[in-house]
Amino acid sequence: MGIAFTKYHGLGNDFILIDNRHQGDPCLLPEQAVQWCDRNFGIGADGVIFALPGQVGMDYTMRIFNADGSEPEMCGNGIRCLAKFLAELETAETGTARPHYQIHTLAGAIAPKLEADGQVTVDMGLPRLLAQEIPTTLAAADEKVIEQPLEVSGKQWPVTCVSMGNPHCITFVLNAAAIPLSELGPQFEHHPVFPQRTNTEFIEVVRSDYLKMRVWERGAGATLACGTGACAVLVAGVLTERCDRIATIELPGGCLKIEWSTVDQHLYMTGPAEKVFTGNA
Ligand code: ZDP
Repeated sequence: MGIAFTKYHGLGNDFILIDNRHQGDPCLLPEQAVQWCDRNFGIGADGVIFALPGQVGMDYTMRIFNADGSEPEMCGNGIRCLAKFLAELETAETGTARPHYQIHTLAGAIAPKLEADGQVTVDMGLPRLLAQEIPTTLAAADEKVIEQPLEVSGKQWPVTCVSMGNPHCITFVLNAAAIPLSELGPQFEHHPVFPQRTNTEFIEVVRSDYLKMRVWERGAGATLACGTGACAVLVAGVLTERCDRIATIELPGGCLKIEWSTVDQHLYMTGPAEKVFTGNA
């Protein structure tokens, strides 16, 4: 019989989605998610996402396992995929779908909204900047980490740390394409100053409203896109006066539009989410 799944991607950041609305716990163990994500011995994905029953008054709950079986607090590209997946399930069941959702995550309430053009805009909530919120030991618990030097691979990298529920370490470089990602990424990810490990973004500012990003994800490695990362990058760019509060972030898999609202200080991310295929495993 197996378990039904649907494969989605957001700019090539790909996920296996599972309708888990009948029970509160994910129907796969982290070890099984590792097998499913394997690109040679499994289905292949950057993570597995479970659509679970809502909690604390919200419509649904999202949980995600990374390709290495670890569980991140949030996933920006993933929640766009989840919104499309839920809309499809609801439409199949009742003929209509909610235009927007309140999703409970380990990073709090996140609200995706389906746009008429097929894109998804997500209220990603507030960025968190204190060292203890990242978490990192790069500064005192109640201080921010902005352009602080971090030694990796014999070089000092000025880093800015932002949590979008999950940890991000951002460094601005002159040429993002020249960064040896698979060599440096793991050294940032496992650096002792990040007790929960970290996602790492290498950013090239093309214009104040256009940034190029390469990402090394915690638990998944080099990916084609990262939604929480793009939001964290915009915050780091604004805090260091490199970019505007609305900008396009170009990732290897395509572009995301990110806005840091002056009204509610929330991050808003707009981008695509595409269904690839369904299966049983
Ligand atoms: O924080 C982490 O461990 C990430 N690997 C989670 C996934 C983030 C993602 N790329 C995103 O789009 O936010 C899915």
